[in-house]
Amino acid sequence: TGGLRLVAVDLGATSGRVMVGRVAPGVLDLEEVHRFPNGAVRLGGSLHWDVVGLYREVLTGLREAAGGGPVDGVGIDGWAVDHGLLDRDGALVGTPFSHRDRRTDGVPARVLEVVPADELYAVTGLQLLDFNTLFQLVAARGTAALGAAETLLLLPDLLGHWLTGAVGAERTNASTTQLYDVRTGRWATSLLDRLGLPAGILPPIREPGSVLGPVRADVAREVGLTDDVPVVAVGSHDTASAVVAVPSEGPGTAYVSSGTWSLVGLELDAPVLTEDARAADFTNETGVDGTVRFLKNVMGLWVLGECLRAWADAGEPGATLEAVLVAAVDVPALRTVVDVDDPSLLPPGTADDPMPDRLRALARAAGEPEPVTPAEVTRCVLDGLALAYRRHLRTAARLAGRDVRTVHVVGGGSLNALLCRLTADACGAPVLAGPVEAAALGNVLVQARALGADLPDLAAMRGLVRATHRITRYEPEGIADWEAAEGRLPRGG
Ligand code: LRH
Repeated sequence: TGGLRLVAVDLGATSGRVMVGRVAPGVLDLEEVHRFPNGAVRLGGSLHWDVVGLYREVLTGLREAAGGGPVDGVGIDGWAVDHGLLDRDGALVGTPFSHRDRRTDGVPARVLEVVPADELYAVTGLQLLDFNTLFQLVAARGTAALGAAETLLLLPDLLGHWLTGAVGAERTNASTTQLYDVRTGRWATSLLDRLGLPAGILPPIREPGSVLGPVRADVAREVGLTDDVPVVAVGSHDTASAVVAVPSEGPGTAYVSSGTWSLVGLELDAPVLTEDARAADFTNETGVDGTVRFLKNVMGLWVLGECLRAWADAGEPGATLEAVLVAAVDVPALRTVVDVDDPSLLPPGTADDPMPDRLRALARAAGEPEPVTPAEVTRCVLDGLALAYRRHLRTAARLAGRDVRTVHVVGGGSLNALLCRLTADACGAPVLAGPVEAAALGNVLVQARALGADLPDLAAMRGLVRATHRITRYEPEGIADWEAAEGRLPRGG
């Protein structure tokens, strides 16, 4: 009936999915055709991604999608900063690292000795996270793999390359690397030169909504796609795609894109590169249609996921996600206040250093009561996340000179009713939760526009999301004194 049938590949650091989206006037729906677990693999003492395995999962998803009917387009989004290197034959050199690998520990400090923090921020406008691609490349200086590298491809671009042969760097994801000049929209080549990094490995930047090319004939045959199905560059940074599908009705709204990470911030027209923004360590990532994602990266539901993994490994009875969320409701609010952004929570838990122990260690160090039971640990994490959202949204609003009247929560965390209630309470503003598959929806919407759908701008795309998806509203309830809790944080908020 004149609609489009589009495949969205959405790669999360803990799970990936392939969805079929249908777009027509007044219609936007998604069907999941393939979902698979994902996680970094410890290999030779380092943390790596199994990218060939991810490619196989993409093929499986495409085969499922093709089996259900004709496909009009394919788009890929995924987590940021991580990348593969290709040699001059186009072969992968080395095994792509996970951003949770520890080889970048201490690297930012070394970089800042060469490029002072204010200068780096003026060019790139990014939060200083150890894992930014810049720091990963500095850690790789002198390695044989980097020496042999002719081309760097961010992971969604790498998978797109394997599907089509095309080489490029989609803009929204390029903007997360800290190799990108947020003022000019080009690669920050002089920054790379100063740090002794090979700027020549960075491919041309392409726009979200541009077409990479058709799926290669051999690949199409392998998965049962017809000839000439275009692969469309979407907002290939998952957070950029998720923000496209935030069903906001205009200014006065903030968002939390809540998955493995939580990305907490505002959509702006221009970057905020002030000294205050730098001191607050806020990010200015590029969004679809030239918008700026002014946000803070928060450790997110990763921490709870790692606790659940530890409890399962320890044979803790009944510590499933559903059960701990129910039990956590009855734990007194803000019993234990910890900083969920503490760097000790970044690496995957291990048998002798599981995530719940790390939270207990943080509590001890801060003179807070240790969370003992899974319910107490869960509540500690969720309170900590809500507190982080509160602090960062207030800071974002102040730095950008904006009012925040409502907070949209999208992604997996939008299904977590306790977290949504706590977020509304902590932020003192209603939370509008959903859609859960925001990244896949944003992926589909940008593809649809590229292939001719009448969705002229973000407002039209968001209007379609509002018209087709149920949003749950949570009001602040006065559950706890969040302001007092900020004073209990080690850095005093
Ligand atoms: C979320 C995300 C986030 C990045 C992180 C590496 O999936 O893309 O925006 O900061 O992964």
